[in-house]
Amino acid sequence: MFCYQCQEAAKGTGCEVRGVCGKSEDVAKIQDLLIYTLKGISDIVVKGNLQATDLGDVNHEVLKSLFMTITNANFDDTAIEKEITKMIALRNDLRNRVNALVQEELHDAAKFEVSTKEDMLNKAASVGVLATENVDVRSLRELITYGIKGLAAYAHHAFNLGKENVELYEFIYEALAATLNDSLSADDLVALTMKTGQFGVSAMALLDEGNTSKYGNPEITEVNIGVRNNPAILISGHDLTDLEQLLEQTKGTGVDVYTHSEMLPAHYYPAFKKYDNFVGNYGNAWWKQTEEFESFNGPILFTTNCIVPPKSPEVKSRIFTTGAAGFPGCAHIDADENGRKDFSEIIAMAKALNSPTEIESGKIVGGFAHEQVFALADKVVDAVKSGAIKKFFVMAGCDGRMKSREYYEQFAEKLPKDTVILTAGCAKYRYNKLNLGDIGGIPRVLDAGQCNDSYSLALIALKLKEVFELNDVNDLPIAYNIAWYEQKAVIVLLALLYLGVKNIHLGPTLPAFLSPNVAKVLVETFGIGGIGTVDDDIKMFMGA
Ligand code: SF4
Ligand code: SF3
Repeated sequence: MFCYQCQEAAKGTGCEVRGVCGKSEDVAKIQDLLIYTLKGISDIVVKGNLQATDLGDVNHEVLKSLFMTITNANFDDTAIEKEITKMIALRNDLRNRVNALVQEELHDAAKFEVSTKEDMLNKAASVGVLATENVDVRSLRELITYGIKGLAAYAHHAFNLGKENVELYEFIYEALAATLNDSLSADDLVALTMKTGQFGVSAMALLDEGNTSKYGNPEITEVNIGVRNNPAILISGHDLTDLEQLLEQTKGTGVDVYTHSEMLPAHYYPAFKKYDNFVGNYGNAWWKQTEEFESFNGPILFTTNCIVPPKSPEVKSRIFTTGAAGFPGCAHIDADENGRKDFSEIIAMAKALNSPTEIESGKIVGGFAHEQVFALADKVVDAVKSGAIKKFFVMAGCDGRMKSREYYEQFAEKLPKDTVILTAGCAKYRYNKLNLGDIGGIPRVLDAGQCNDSYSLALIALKLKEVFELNDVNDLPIAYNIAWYEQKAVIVLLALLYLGVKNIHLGPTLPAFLSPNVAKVLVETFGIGGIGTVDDDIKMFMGA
């Protein structure tokens, strides 16, 4: 196996024996083969000039397949094998729709056949990341592929909410097919990388529209971080439609629902406030789940990443997955043909188990997505004009278990008191409980929501640019110090680059998949940088 798609890539270069994330060699290999199959489908669509509007379920299955390969989403080799078989069948149907001349030009990815797991593992050995020999081409192909994975995850949530944009599917096919094309130059691939960012913005906008049109605009909300004395279910991941179904099915049952990690921002949506069994948020970012699931005592539902392979069989028996998430030995709940999921097994388990053990108490505040911040715009603008707010720091993205991420907590603590942190994603857990105070009633940590709500942060920046009548978004007093972990952060980064944001600092380490030459392009064109020490970086950002 060889995988270097996330920030934890072994030795900063890549996992070769087993993933630091816990992914086995077999899972890594068959995930590579699933991606290769999707590239084959894209090759047929592009060369055969098929219209995405005529592909029906293929579009949605491609989103789901991509999502299944995101870091910490799916560790279930049987589920991934099934997905490969399904996608090969869909691929072969598509191939039969194009004429014989086109069929002759198709890439091996559009034609290979495998029937057993052994076949799959054998085939996977020659189609992974290292199959591209030139390190710069490999780097760009993977950067695009990881961006597409993040984009697909967001488009998948939007689809669950009833929102689709056919241009996103068209672009996914264009981009994945391009990663098979040996005649493209590095410049072509750099241009495609920027285009990936452009469609990343569209995917986040679509998801934002899906979430807000269904559940209302996030608003300032205090979220309880303590517990009540009822049996309870913990829900994690990013899919709000799963949460809605769980709340509908648990209301009146005496079973409470708590959010974990990236599901916390659900509390900010007006539509979920009507459920009085929707109690609060339990715990912190994904990587703390090993201990926090232990003390939660009740069942846990994963709607997406990030799963940490459970060590304790008792905890494992309480874990359920749905959607693109999966873990071998944990029950997986599929939707019926109407999209309905039956969570009765989880509810019954909750009733038989103890209520959560309290690990903290109090409240945290969030809900600062675009509409809420626009409503406060006058206050914010006055604070900037009077000098009460000197600078905003976008500290969005992911949290993770590496010790070096303590940097972000210290950075937030040491920032001058006349600065405000704009956050989104699970990165927030490094500073959302620090009590950093407020500036004239504006909290110093403004949480917009999940990682996809980084879109809100971009809208806020564009709004401020308009209010201050600036020509360039980089003239605003906003610095970007972003933490990344998985591929959703890759699409967020590409989206920001597409929107023209420069001088983004990325940490705790730069991606292993950036070759020295590709990294050089990003540094020279966009001013991308890494992180240094907390004190030096604060000086650098404040002086700039
Ligand atoms: Fe390693 Fe990350 Fe790939 Fe897991 S997802 S195998 S930790 S690079
Ligand atoms: Fe977190 Fe996985 Fe990225 Fe959605 S839950 S931000 S790491």
